Amino acid sequence: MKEKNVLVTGAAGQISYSLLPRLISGETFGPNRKVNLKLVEIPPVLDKLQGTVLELEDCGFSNCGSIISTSEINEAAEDCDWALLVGSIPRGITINGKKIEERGDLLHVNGGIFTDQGNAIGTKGKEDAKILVVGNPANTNALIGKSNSNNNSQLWMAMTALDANRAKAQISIKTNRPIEDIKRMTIWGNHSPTMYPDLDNASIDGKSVSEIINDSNWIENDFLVRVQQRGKEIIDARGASSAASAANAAIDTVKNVENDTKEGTWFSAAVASDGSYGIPEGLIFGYPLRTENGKVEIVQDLELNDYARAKIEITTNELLEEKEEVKDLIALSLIHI
Ligand code: NAX
Repeated sequence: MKEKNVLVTGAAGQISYSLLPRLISGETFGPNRKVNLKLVEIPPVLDKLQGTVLELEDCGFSNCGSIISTSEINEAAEDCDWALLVGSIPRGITINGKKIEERGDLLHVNGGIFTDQGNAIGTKGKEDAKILVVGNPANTNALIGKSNSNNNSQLWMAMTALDANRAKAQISIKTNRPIEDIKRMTIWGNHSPTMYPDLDNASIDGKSVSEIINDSNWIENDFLVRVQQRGKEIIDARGASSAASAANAAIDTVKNVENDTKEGTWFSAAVASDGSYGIPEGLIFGYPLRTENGKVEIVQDLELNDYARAKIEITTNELLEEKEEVKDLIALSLIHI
């Protein structure tokens, strides 16, 4: 059986608890792949991680290969095909006597993790490794990781699939159509409340979703706000942030990259801008993507009206501000992007 080496950080966290079994069950990489897991945690959490490993063993999946647990990112990055970077420090934690509450502090404390991880993956990972950043602030963490990887043959992404799935769920409820009928859902920009879920270009039976719904008040004041604030809605209800749905979105992203995209649709993830749609080159930006012959490409030439362009400008500016706040963590080669 062929093998895939999959690195997962934050492996003892709640998203990983839902994610890891699905990586080795045969569902994500297909029934003919053995999946070797390289699980990374900070040293104080390695014992807890061992509990998860015991459970993974007890699942008895025949696609499960070796499992290593480590706090050494260089060891885990060796020959990885995929890196799912879920680990991060949550807001509210105290580090060196300082409570991490401001966005700038959060950007810095988490960004620091991604310099080492980027470097390790860039030097030790496979040349065609795919990296999906889930840990927040995901886009800017991916920017830091990619710049420190110093390796342009690998594909760095930040996860916006959860936002796309949330958008599709709301459209499905509103239109009473099954999720699989909703195609071409794009989340433009940052995985943050400034993201722009695009209903003009999303389609059902080839027709624009915004035309089908035909209710701009609902789209602007209910749909957009609901999707942008869904993470908070879940925290308020559950007392913890989204985990099963976040893991599911990570699996969706891996499958979307591993398999060529069906005709007539696309998927959402943030990748380094090549200047498409006027976005500054290098920013990790949520785009419509297709996988063609194993290569991920940005879908070109979509029409964007003035409303969409204004929304995209807001999320672009937020990403530029985040980049400015962490410029000391971005490798020099990318500092002018
Ligand atoms: P948890 O706090 O349950 O788990 C995070 C784990 O990361 C912890 O076990 C921690 O020890 C570990 N960790 C911290 N620093 C690390 C490092 N340097 N190397 C390896 N592991 C490290 O959080 P969880 O609910 O699993 O969420 C993880 C991240 O996903 C958070 O940043 C969260 O904000 C983010 N999310 C991103 C989403 C997205 O759509 N992009 C949606 C869900 C989620 O909110």
